[in-house]
Amino acid sequence: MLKLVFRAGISKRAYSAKAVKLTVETYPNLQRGDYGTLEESDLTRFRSILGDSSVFVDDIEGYNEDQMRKYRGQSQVVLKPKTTSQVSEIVKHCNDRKLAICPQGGNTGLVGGSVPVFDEVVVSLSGMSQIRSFDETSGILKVDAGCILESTDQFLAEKGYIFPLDLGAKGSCQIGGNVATNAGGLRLLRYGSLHGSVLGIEAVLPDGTVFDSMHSLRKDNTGYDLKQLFIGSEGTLGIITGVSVLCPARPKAVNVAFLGVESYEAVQDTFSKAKRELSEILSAFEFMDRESQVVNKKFLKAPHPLAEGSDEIPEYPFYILIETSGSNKEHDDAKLEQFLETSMEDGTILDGTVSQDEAQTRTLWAWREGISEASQIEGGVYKYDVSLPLSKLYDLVIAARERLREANLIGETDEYPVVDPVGYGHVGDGNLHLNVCVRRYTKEVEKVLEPFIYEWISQHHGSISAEHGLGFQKKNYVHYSKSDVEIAMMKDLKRHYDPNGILNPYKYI
Ligand code: FAD
Ligand code: 2HG
Ligand code: ZN
Repeated sequence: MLKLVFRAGISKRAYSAKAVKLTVETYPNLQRGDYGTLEESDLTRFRSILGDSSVFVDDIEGYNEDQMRKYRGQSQVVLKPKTTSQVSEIVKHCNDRKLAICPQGGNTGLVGGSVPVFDEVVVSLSGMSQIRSFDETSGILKVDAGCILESTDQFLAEKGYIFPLDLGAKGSCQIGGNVATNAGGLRLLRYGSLHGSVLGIEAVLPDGTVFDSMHSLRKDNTGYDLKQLFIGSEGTLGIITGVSVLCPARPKAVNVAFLGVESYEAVQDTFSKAKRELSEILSAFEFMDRESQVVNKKFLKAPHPLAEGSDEIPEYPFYILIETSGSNKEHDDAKLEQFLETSMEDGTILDGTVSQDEAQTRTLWAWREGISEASQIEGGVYKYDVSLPLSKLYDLVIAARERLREANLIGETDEYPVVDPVGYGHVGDGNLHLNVCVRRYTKEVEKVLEPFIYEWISQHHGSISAEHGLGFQKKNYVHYSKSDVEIAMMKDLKRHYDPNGILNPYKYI
């Protein structure tokens, strides 16, 4: 088995490296909204609410820049409340003064939603990270929004439970951020979306009111299910301060297989067969193209999972990661073995390796999870996170590659801005990640890709955001996935709850 370092979080960014361009320089047509401007008296008020040590005005570059180093805001202050009532008081003050706010969790978002655009006040939830309660019979967990996903899952592991969401940024992202983005992740196939597992939410509304809906009921048909409004609202309707979530029992037996196949058709065939034959133990089904393996190898500096002692990446055009989880190791092993044997016999699978222990399981997952960060290794990345009918999923990568070639933007030398597009994602959820790896961010590339990609998705009845959200990147493109009536209702809701538009402006809609 290969050896990789397990990297659960995201790499520390080097802020001393080449400065990220200000968002307002990249998009010079942006206009600052009619908001108040931060004054010394505001800082005094914030200090009186939070204490001096939770109000930051120096060394706040990291809160202004996003994970992809694509967007940079100009906030002058970062606030780190420790309680819901502090969040409420801050928001009330900002609303009275019409100061815009950018709520921020772990700042791992991939659509530019988590960083300010102009001088919004950053409200970071990282000071609120207490587990509030856990019921060992029902599996209902109540946490502060700032709890880190990975630490929360480690807490649950000790109790025999698992958090119903897992993703590559688990070491940095926060539960509040996960809920605010309605993150999908690696095991949605097994545990479903947060719209199902979140039972309750506590949030501070734009006028400072505390919306307390921290329920722990699986069934509750008493009126509108208001908590759903906050799941996926990306900080535009309220600041989430607490989450109640139903956690499943942690599977005792977990297997991971990493496979090589000869075509995207073979990926689909393997998926259909896995659903039929692995059925209840299938917990994840991920695919990766060869280009994604190339960037990953460069980034992780480790041998490929199927390399067998060589330094090369085997010549398969597509790779699959299958995870099974259940309660009986012998049963699951036998089922997976038979599935792999028959798939090799009929030629659907050409090559593969299966993890033999927990460390190898993590290593194989690390290889899949690494691609997101690896894609920006040459300088930058344009990310498209889309839902499409399974049969069309990879066609978008081919279409994007062709379009970039026609525009003469792809090449091996530095004069070309684009290195290559890579495709991978959650086949089990019909979710493709198209990452166009670039040496630098340029308007030319962006114009060739957008709105072309969004139009393509709309023509093929997909969604322009499967799981990362709209943020800043997609705010002008919602109409490719939502009708006029749907957009009008969203705008009405926003206007009703946030008439001053202070929460996360310039994003979403
Ligand atoms: P942030 O990035 O800080 O914020 C994201 C958005 O939510 C912003 O609009 C912000 O204003 C808002 N927000 C944050 N906290 C709150 C709060 N408490 N109240 C209200 N609004 C808030 N996403 C997936 O869906 N699936 C994946 O598999 C996946 N993998 C990833 C892998 C990597 C390596 C990286 C870097 C990102 C990945 N993401 C994935 C993106 C993703 O959205 C998240 O990482 C995560 O859900 C964001 O959480 P966060 O705490 O970092 O939020
Ligand atoms: C993943 O599935 C994440 O790895 C990140 O959703 C995808 O970076 C991306 O485009
Ligand atoms: Zn994903």
